[in-house]
Amino acid sequence: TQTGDAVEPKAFKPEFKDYQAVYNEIAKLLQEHDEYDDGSYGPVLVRLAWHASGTYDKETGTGGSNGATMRFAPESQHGANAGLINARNFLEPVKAKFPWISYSDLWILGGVCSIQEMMGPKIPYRPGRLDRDMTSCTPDGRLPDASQGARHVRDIFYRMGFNDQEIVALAGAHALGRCHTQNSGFDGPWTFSPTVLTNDYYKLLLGSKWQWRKWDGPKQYEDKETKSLMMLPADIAFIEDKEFKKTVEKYAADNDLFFKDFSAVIVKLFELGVPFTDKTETYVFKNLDE
Ligand code: ZEM
Repeated sequence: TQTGDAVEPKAFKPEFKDYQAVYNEIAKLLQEHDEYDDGSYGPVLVRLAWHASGTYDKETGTGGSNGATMRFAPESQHGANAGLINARNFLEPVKAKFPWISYSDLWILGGVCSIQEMMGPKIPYRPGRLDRDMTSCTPDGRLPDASQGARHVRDIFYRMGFNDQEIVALAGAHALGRCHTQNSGFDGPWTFSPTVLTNDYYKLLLGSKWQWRKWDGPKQYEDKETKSLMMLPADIAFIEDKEFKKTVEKYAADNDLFFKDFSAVIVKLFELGVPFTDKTETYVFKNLDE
């Protein structure tokens, strides 16, 4: 350099290997913290990524994963987000170790990593979300209400820009995790393997007999045979509605098709309202055991 030139400190520009390092850290913590729930934080991390994204409104361009506004009240206090503090807290040590990543990108990476590590398909990932402050919190009521049926489910997901096939593909995420009375009032898992992504949600919807559970909690279904699985009224809408049911049948019969469509639609969900540039690269992460 010539004498007198100021030497600007180079801004850190994270690359694929840096995001893969964050992925690996999350995957390692998932393995270490098998004391949670059914043995994994994976399902609640997927739910955090979904609730961060599912506030999107295509008319106004508000909401979506760009902002991570669920860090703040009132959004953190919305009834639908009860229990997601567990997922946000799980990711705090990752944020501390990699302070250059935005919360918005980190929460989505948490979802991507969890799906892949729970034996799901590859979920291509693009970084570039920027955190916003509490003035960007979305109004309550943008996420689906489990006690309602097909009409409501369509209203909510059409607002984000999804079609019927995409809605059914997304709902397959209910192969994962469970309902907790302390969060939603509902109780129980949808499948017998709630920490592995499969098309079992569709198989069970079609293959089991569903009856109202007799209890003093909110109205939900139980499977007649074992009484150990559950469906929400909004889940049963997928077999009550003819159009939805056709897609349920396709995914119940073909796990590869489900994986392919699920990957595509969850990428769409995670990217709603995110302002990528034409230079944004797409990353496909290696699993921890690859
Ligand atoms: Zn869920 N979901 N969801 N969901 N969800 C719960 C749990 C999980 C609905 C819903 O009301 C509920 C999608 C769509 C819809 C996950 C992923 C995705 C719970 C239980 C409820 C009540 C929460 C609790 O008590 O802790 C409704 C009505 C939906 C639309 C019709 C979509 C789309 C998802 C991702 C793509 C996951 C992974 C869980 C499990 C969370 C956990 O902690 O185990």
